[in-house]
Amino acid sequence: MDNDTQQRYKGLVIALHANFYQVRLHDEGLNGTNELLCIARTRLTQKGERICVGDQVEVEAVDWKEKRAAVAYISPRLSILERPMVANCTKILVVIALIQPNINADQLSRFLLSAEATDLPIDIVFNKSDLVDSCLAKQWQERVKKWGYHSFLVSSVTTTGMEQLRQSLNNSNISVICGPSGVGKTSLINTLIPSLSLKVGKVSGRLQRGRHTTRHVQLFPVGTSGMIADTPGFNRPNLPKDPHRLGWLFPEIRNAFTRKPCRFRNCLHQRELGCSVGTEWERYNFYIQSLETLLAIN
Ligand SMILES: Nc1nc2c(ncn2[C@@H]2O[C@H](COP(=O)(O)OP(=O)(O)OP(=O)(O)O)[C@@H](O)[C@H]2O)c(=O)[nH]1
Ligand SMILES: [Mg+2]
Ligand SMILES: [Zn+2]
Repeated sequence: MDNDTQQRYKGLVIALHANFYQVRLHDEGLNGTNELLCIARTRLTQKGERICVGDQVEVEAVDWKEKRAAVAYISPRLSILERPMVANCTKILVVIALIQPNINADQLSRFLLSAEATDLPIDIVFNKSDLVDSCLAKQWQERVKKWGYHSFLVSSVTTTGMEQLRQSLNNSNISVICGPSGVGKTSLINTLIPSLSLKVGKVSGRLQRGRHTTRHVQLFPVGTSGMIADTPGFNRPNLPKDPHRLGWLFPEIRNAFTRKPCRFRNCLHQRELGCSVGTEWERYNFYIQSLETLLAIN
């Protein structure tokens, strides 16, 4: 019998296509089938539940011949990254090109803030190291180290640094690659997983911008047990909404606060009396500008 209506099977949502969900099964089904194209049970959508890439789900009503099924249950999420929307990620890689498109510290910081909002471990990946002087690349690595981030220096063209990056992904369950368009996110995934040949796009124009080549979030198996998500690039992530939480999204502020808490619990670190965060750190101005933007909106 090809239809298996009773039994439920566990799997991972690896991509969304309009109203369909591509689910990779944890255990192979009939005839070695390991991926199913699924609809969502209406009772899930009626409850307003949204299925995301990265969701652990149970599927039922499997048609093994057509490789179709229906998602009947979504497991509670351990984390959710809002944009790009990915559930249950365990690590975030913020990718930025050292050139083409030009690197910009504020843009990088905005990506870091949206990544920090998940509380997950974050690494920075500086790509296109083949196009710049190695001193400049090292300066950037030193700079973000002072912000509180570990970084990888890589080139998807020469494969420099790719082995260290690959090793760091081995132990992570679901890693998400995010960053502006054209920085080489998809190229990195193609290099990490040589069996893939995903579409990449040239950067163009005076500002050497990317062309938004990747349109959807998709998970790919990497290393022994990891998965990595390619995501569409976008150039300016929104700031997180709550001005009182903004400071927690900066490792510099967290570290200063842990060493010695500010005198007032609701300190916004704007030179208040007894503030232990101070002004002597590189991203202070970026923090203040972001804070003022949020305070003006709220
Ligand atoms: N020289 C050089 N070029 C690279 C490198 N990595 C990627 N590129 C080029 O950069 C361009 C953009 O690469 P993509 O991989 O499409 O960039 P992306 O970040 O996935 O872009 P979106 O999908 O639009 O978000 C392509 O022309 C790549 O060949 C690199 O390490 N060195
Ligand atoms: Mg891409
Ligand atoms: Zn303070």
